[in-house]
Amino acid sequence: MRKNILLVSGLLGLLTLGNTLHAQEFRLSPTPQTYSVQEDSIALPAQYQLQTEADEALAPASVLLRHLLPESTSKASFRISLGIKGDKTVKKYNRYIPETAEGYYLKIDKKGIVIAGTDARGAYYGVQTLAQLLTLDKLPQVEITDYPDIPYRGVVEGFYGQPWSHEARLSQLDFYGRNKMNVYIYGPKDDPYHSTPNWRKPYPEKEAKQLQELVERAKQNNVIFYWAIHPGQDIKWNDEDRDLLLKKFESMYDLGVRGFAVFFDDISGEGTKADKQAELLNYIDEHFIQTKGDVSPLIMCPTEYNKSWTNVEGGYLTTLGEKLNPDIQIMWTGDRVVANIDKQSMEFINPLIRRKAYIWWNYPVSDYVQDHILMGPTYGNGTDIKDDMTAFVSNPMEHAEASKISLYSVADYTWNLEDYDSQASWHQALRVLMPKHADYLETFAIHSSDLGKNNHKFRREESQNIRPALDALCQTYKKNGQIDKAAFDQVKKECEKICEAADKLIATDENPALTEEMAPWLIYFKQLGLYGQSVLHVLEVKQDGKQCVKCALEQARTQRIWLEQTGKHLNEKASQPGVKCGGTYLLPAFDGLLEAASK
Ligand code: BEU
Repeated sequence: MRKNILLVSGLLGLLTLGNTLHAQEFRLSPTPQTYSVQEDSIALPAQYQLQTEADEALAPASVLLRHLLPESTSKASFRISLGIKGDKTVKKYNRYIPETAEGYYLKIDKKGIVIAGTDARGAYYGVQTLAQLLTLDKLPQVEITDYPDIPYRGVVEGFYGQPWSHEARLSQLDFYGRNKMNVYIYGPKDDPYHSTPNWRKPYPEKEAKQLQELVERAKQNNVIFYWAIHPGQDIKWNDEDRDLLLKKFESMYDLGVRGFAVFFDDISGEGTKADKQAELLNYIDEHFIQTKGDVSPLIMCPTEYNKSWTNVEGGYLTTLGEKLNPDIQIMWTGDRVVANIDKQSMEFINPLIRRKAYIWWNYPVSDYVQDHILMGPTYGNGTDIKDDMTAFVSNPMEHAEASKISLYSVADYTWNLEDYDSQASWHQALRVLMPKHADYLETFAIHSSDLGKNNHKFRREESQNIRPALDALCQTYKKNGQIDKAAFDQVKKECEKICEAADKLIATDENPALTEEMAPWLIYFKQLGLYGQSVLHVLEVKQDGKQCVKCALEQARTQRIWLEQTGKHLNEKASQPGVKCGGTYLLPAFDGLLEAASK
């Protein structure tokens, strides 16, 4: 791997010596595979000439390029050339273009800019990289050879609960395009036309029109739009249901859909039979997917979709592995329903299904912990498994905008596993979502990361920044009633930061969709900060002996009730109602201190 980084610490950066600009730091995301940066950057000339091929497949790339650089003039000597391997415009650069699908070569120097894709999607990704560079004060002179590690990267909207809104989906598709993700699978469990019993019926006009719009937006963003059906709970293994399923697929094809999936997860009864599923799927593959000729390979989610539910002896997955046509993709969530994916989990599943698994990663989905919002860093998956899977798609939260924190990092991880830096990626995601309020967002996110105790036993780090201080303060105070001054000051500052972050985030219009989703948790977060402050006040009052201890205690206890009530009455849901954050370290620490101070 050739890398030439002039500024370290995870930043792809450069020193600009021209004019007065001396340092310009930037980090491209997803992290490119190889790049080099010259010391001096350039200003984009006022006059430039765009040269692109008139190829329909290249349309998303050239539309984007023209949108970024609208002032093209044929007389300018600074040339910006866009093309695909073999095209006249980029012929000179053929040998630099990577072999891997969706790769690109990007060169910026004083003479011009070259974007040469391995294919049309690669060219589009080259333009997306240029788009990131164009946001800098000056254009760095770079040479980038880039390609994805994992062929299919993206999102499966596959959670229970409120499906995403049409607007949210449009925004997601733009986000995937910008971040080089190429898959969106539509499969919200609570869309009645996706699942039992209405999977047999066509969508009503309004929904059909919206789906058509989504397909079009996906195309503009070079994202493959898959539509998934979930028929297993009441499917009859007869010709009538088989034909109804094909008819539904045909109606989705007419709306423009060119990617299809059949989900057999979370069902019981007849529908779970592996040989029947395989028979149906092969039929769909042979009589629909292959005959259309312009449709992506069929995806299926098995009933035994994780190791803990797999009865190897019973042979469900063995049957699928043996019987399913080889081009049908089989989804897999790992060792458990919710699990990180590592080498071992890939080595278990791939031989069993006789193909590389299509990973369905159940994070940041929160449909089993609806009282939590998951805003923390995205980490835990192996960095040595790029050759073991065909795809990695993430199942997000019903909170579409907040999910982008994690999805941004999923895009980063799946593009370049070895260079993935979860902390750097997380910090950047926060900045992308709320550039002006990123520090406040970080304060909220760091305390809204863990899921709490849950059936799937999946946990995340939380409150990492303040844990040492919290531990020190609690330990000394509980042991001898003494206050560790340094720890106390740190915790006090954190409580102030919490209150301020909650105030700023609830009031800003920087990203209204995100504020709207976070609002119930922000309200709780403010109460949590106030509670922390009232507990610390008790400790102070007890120590200096001049103020009324009873009053301080009463105030802290009342604040605790406010917190409890706020948590209970927000976010009313049938399962896991209410809101929680800071529940792993902050709240237990405050409670522990108050209890100790009450003695
Ligand atoms: C996450 O709660 C979650 C888990 C599964 N029960 C479902 N199916 C798969 O993971 C394949 C999924 O729809 C659900 O969101």
